[in-house]
Amino acid sequence: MSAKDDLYAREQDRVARFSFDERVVGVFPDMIKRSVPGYTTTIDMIGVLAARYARPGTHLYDLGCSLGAATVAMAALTPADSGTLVGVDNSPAMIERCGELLREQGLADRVALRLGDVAAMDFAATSVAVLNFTLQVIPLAQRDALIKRLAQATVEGGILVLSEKIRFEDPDQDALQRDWHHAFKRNNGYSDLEISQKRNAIEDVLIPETLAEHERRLRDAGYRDVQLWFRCFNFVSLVAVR
Ligand code: GEK
Repeated sequence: MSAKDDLYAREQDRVARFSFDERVVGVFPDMIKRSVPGYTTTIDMIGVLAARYARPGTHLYDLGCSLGAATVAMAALTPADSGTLVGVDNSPAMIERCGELLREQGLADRVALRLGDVAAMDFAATSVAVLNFTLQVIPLAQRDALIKRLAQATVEGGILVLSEKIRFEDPDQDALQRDWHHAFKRNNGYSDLEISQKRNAIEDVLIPETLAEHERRLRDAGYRDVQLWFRCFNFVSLVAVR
């Protein structure tokens, strides 16, 4: 069980830039479920999609794995010989806790955990790659190259699952969708103060793009079919097939 996220419950003189540190790790499962509409559905369907697309002799990558929720979902629904499962994150605190959780679940031998920057790593032959709300926190300037290298490493018929918070071109639609997202958070017990302090903390860290920008990047990188399989307010998940 993770602790309740109350990191922004008290008024702060100066809200520091958000980082995936020990304090966030301690509350992360609660934070992400109460903040991201459809998070549990994306995790469950990543397992389903991995079962459908994993190929023996390839790799299944969970990029920006945090505490390994998507890794565990893939491990649960794929046989051990269906590819090498690799979880990568550049937060030492996340990787340390993720390793403990995998050991507790008897998955330490099944998953190779790596501390590193997904924008700088090399990918081996890939059948399933997952960026579940990770690309949004990678600097904009690095996104094209990362997706291109992933596409190049992906075997024919392999997939990338890309889940993201998005923005809308039309300012009115963007404001409306953000209002609905904040209503979702309020309904999950976050106060207006928590919502606004978190928004300030994450403003320069989480840079959302439009759905059209994501689709264009995926096609330009060489994915032949791009399907939107999930959307709730300003959160989407896409499957891109190589
Ligand atoms: C989940 N996928 O539970 N390289 C590696 N990891 C990174 C990088 C990078 N360059 N930048 C950020 N991260 C998870 C949720 S959270 C999304 C993903 C969120 C890591 C960062 O340390 C964090 O663990 C994760 O990406 C983003 O399905 O909290 O909004």
